[in-house]
Amino acid sequence: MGYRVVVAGATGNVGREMLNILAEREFPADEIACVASSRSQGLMVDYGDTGKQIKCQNIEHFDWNGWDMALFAIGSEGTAVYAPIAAAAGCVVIDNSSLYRMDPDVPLIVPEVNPEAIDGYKVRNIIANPNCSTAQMVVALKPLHDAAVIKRVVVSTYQSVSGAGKAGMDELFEQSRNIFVGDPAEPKKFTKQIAFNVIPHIDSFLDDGSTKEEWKMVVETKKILDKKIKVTATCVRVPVFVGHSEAINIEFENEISAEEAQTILREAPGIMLVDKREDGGYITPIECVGDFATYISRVREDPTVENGLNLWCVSDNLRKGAALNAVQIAELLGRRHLQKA
Ligand code: 11C
Repeated sequence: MGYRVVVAGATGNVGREMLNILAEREFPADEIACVASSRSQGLMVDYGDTGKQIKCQNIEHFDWNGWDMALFAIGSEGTAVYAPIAAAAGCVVIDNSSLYRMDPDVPLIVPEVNPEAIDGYKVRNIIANPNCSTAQMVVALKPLHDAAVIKRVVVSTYQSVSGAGKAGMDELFEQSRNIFVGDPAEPKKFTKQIAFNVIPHIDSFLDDGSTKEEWKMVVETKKILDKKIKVTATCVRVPVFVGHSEAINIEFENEISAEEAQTILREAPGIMLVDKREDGGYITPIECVGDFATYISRVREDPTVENGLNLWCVSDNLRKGAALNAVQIAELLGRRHLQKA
């Protein structure tokens, strides 16, 4: 006997990846329901490349009773309405929005990092999935923190337009085409031209001059990994369709060499170390698309601080940053709490 699983937001970038990954990982589902806004009602969505298609139902009229878990990718506004209804009906919500991440009664989970925290889900029947840029970073930091205790992290991100949804991808495509044919490249979704440019602004501005995306990397890392770690972030949108990259500078309590870090990272869960110290001996975002791994390259010592390392971290933001992490949480929930005979 398997699970009855709902994918909410099944027609969006992340929802589609959730279906692909459930299929790829052969998630033990007896039944999968796809729900979305009334606009998508009746649309057929692919269940990965199994050849099976599922008809989208209107979330407004969906009966959540009898469903074991729901993977939500509908944004904070929709989540605020439907997650409490699903949770009250006994369906455990695994939510990809930022709505519940910092709620003390909702565990924020990256299975390679803090699987034990999932036990707290029973308070609200809700589990939160972190922001994409946080998820890949904590996968990289965890084994190094265990080895040498991280004190401070300085991270600069290079985030793909798919983090801003399909509209972000369409804007990069249209602006690039318009520039080639000499038409105007007006920004719509982004605040400035994204084609052939970079924009040091993701999500809204906060009073201290940072952005909400940067704030998320700080507070989510503390909640998932260790509240004592200091993090400062600069988040930048780049003209890449899929795959977020991060240049991470780490200061440790204890000594750790680049070679030791490479050995640790080579064995760590969820990580692929590609670090040849030669032309092309590192990973770029287009090479990580469609993969499960968080890739690490360019591991080297930072001689400007005591016990410092630099590294380059790349991952598919729609997968480890969203859909894959949500499916891994579903697998963990099944193993630890919702076992089926
Ligand atoms: C981006 N990281 O790249 C964002 C997308 O809090 O879940 C995900 C936002 C979030 O624009």
